Amino acid sequence: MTDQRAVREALRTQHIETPSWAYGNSGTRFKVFAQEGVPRDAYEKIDDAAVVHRYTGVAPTVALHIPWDRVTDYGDLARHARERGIGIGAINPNVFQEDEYRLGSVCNPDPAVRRKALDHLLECVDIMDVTGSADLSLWFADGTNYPGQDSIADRQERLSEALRAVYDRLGDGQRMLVEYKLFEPAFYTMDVPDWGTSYAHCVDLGPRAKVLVDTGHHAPGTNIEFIVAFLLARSRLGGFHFNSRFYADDDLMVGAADPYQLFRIMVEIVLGGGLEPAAGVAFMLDQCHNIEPKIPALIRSVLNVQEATAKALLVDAAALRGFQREGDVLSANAVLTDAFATDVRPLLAELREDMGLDPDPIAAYRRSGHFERIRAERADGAAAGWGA
Ligand code: AOS
Ligand code: ZN
Ligand code: ZN
Ligand code: ZN
Repeated sequence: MTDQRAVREALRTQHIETPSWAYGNSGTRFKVFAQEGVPRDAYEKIDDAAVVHRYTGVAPTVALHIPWDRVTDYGDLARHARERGIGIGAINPNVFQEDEYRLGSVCNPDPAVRRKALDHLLECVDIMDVTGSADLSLWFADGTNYPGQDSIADRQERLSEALRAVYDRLGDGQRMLVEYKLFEPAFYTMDVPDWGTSYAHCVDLGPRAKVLVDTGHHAPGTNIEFIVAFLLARSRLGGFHFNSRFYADDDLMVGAADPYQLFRIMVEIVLGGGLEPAAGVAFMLDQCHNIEPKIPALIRSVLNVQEATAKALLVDAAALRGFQREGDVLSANAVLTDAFATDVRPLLAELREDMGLDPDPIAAYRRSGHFERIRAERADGAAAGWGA
């Protein structure tokens, strides 16, 4: 049997980071739908992230994206976050949104463009020094569209060089997380297409380089929990960008498309010790709320991760090991399916009451009148969104 007190303790200490870009307007390449009450700048995105934390109790940091969240004084922004009861989490550089990056950023054939991209990455470490952020999340849109367009091998060399320069610049307590993505925006080769490429670069660099697993960045049918177990066992799982996908990088709410997959991932985390703070696994969301209201969607997403984690914590590990040793396939599998089938909502409601929170965070948010307030307050001025 699992110890309910230990389950609750573990759930209290799990932190789920929300992304600043999920609070702004977003869309597809066809249309960005403007919503009411959307933050007008980085300060207001932090205000909204603080609201998500206030109702969930487990989302105490927000990731920034530079330059979308560029401000003149990052110390002031960090202070603003602290005053709102949260902190600034991972810094996400952007080396994909300028014309110079047509042929890539750090893998670009032109050394001047590579230099520009590297300078931006280094600037982001300077920002981390000021905000107190521990993680630099690196995602490169680099790749090629046509066979022969560029040398695959040379591009890997250029990537290594840039990663090395950034790694050597990291300060004490700072890490770099290297995200991979199968395709998009490049369609023939991506320069970091999969976890193996990311892992190899991280191993070359040293222990503070870790792999970032975005759940939407794999081929359909990929066994993500296998990747998670493998990386965790080798201390190379830096963290997640959680989201749901039906087709490609859909960036829908985590736990919406396939809660069983999220559970299986969390089972590997729990069994592999990945919930221990010392494991250093960062649980971050990377989502966009194109058609649904953003703050309740982020609350829902945090709760979905928490529910999957609670179910994973209910897995009877001793029984599971026993059945595995005996080769009792059906009983071993039933240990997982029993935990998955458990309704953890009462347990989570109790946990929230212990934490001084409303047991139903979404209902509490709706009742609070917060949305009506920000809709009025933010009626003038341009809403923040992609590229803003
Ligand atoms: C892009 O597909 C990646 O998921 C990035 O992690 C992320 O969406 C981007 O960096 C947000 O700015
Ligand atoms: Zn991502
Ligand atoms: Zn993505
Ligand atoms: Zn995604």
